[in-house]
Amino acid sequence: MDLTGLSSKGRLLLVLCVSCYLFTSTDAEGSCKLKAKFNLRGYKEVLKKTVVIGGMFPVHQRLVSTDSNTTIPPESSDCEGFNFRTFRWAQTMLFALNEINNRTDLLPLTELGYVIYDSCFTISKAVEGTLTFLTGQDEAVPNYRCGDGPPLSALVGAGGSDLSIATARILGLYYFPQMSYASSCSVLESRFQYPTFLRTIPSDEHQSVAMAKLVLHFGWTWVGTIAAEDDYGKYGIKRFKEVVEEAGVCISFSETLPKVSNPEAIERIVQAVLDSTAKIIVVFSSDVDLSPLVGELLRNNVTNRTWIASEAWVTSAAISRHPDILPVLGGTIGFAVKRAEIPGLEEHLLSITPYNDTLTEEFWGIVFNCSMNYTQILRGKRRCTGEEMLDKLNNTYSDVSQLRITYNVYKAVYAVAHALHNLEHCEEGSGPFENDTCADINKFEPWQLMYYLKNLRFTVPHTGEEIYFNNGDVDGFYEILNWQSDSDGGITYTHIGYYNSTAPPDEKLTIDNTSIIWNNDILETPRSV
Ligand code: TCR
Repeated sequence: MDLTGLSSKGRLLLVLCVSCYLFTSTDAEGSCKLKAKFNLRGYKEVLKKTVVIGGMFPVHQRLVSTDSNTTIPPESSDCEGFNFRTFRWAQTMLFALNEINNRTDLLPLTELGYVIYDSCFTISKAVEGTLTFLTGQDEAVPNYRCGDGPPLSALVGAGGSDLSIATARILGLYYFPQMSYASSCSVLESRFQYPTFLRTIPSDEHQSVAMAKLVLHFGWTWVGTIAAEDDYGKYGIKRFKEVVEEAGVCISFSETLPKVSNPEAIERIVQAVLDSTAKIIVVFSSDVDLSPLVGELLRNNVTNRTWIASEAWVTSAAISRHPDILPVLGGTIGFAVKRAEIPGLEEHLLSITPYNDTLTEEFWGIVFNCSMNYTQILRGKRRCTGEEMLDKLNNTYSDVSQLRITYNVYKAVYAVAHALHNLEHCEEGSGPFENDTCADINKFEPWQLMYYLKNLRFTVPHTGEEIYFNNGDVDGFYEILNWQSDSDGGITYTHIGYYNSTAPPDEKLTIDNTSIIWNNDILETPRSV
């Protein structure tokens, strides 16, 4: 792929475009000038129009904590904790865009460019990225977009629900479409509050009900709950509790996982688990927030419990690949969104080079324990040669065996591309807008693209899945997985059933009880007490 990487003050971590515009910053009168235009494609393609898609991925896990010093101007914080899984999601967006740009039947007259932001798992970064995207400048100055750069189409992102809730509020003000791949919180169903939010992941309304039905299916009447301290955890567990309590199930304990490192809080949760007679524990959390608790459960050798996993950690290598995890979390049952094989993706993931952009450079340095940065080399860090071999790595980044959220990213990019295609191929005189007019792909309004996204129906390449949005949401379908031991003492995710929200009430949950391996001493369906 012909790509270039530009970065500004380390804020916009990855700006890669097929056709990039750079703007000077605002001058005294508030106007701005076009500084330069790069086009890295051949002459023929210069004639194509470019439309930019924004992407936002939580590639880093947190902000670097800084002292609040008010004697110097505040700066946007840096991020730390590089996450290989979410970096794969970002690369999948590039892969999908490349696939689309090479097609002659989808958007034949338009080239898709892109800007990608790192939301660092934090709301402030997500908001900053959204404002920067909308304004087209380095600084996040709201209500202003400079120049007539290529039209912006939609934002694919932002990651967790708490981030998307914040970005959707800003984007909603401008009626600007947002297509999410991971934000599953039920509050995002409200089109009144989030008018331009759509997603390729089902709403957790379905997952919470599915979890409750699972508990009732096994006749458990006494369960403990643990939730992340964010909208995902809080709303997910709240709905689960409502449904099980109505059916007479009692909640033994309800704990919350801290967002910032807090070892005492984690110890308290382990104590609550140990003190309770409940043997079934439902956990609604991302793997990042759950990880410290898992470490502590291992240290305390907390066994003989059955854990019920939400989608965000059920196939997480960060949890399941822990050494000695089997006695503690073996037997876990959880819900996972649809999985897919995406031909060509693995080759793409392995073909990146450290010269692509700043994120890839950082990735390379972490993976090969080297650096391309002069200062660090002078400080004694080994210099990366750039010839290191990615395909020798056994890393979550290039593991394509569980493409689930990754597949959602792929679908999200295709959804935007198909909507743009329909907009581009509208027939003047029978268009959907006032007086049967069409929108112009060179200069359309966000609400016009929204029309096409709402009324979209397309088939995903390679998998044949048909996608359409029902008030911005997709149907609730989950595979139910059971953590069983593989031949090397690790974990495999065995498929034991599924949940389909569109089926008649008593056919929604299908479980093959005999294929489950439980983790208790007697290897039988546990009793809840
Ligand atoms: N929805 C979560 C975030 C999330 C996630 C994940 C994060 C989901 N799946 C996998 C990391 C890895 C599902 C939310 O906040 O809505």
